[in-house]
Amino acid sequence: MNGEQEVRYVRRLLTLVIVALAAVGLGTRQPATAAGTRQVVEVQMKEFAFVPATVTLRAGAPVELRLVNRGVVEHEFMVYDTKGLHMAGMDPQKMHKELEARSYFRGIPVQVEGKAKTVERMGKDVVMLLLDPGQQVVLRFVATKKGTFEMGCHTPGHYEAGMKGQWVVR
Ligand SMILES: [Cu+2]
Repeated sequence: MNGEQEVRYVRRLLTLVIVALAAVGLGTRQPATAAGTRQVVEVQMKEFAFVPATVTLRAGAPVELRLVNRGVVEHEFMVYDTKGLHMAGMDPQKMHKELEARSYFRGIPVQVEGKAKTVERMGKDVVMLLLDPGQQVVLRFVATKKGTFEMGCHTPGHYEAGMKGQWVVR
């Protein structure tokens, strides 16, 4: 090998080593699953909004959703299908039940970690979480249903004050 060949050989070797290290590094940071990588999302609740107001998830991938009440009063977290629903003029109690029945999480197992004031279920399904100020929980689930749904807080007056958002699963 002459000097020039040697330089080229060393460069090629270095490139291979760098590519191999990058592959190993990616492999450990983002464990691949059948439907892609785990999604970590944080949703904050305050007076009177969800931040961010739109949550976008990939269908079929595991989700780790941290829900934090950064407000000074309690807030609800509900996600539901509004198709064909006419909320105007509906009795609040009746509407709450209706929204629970329409929960995105019907038929989707949700693991709840942390302390919430209330975790309401319909059968085994989580349909509503109520958090006191400062409380936070982590919800783990796989968003299997695609579509656009609504997030809302139905503590009296909050939804009307703008405490709602979009839940989009693609
Ligand atoms: Cu609220």
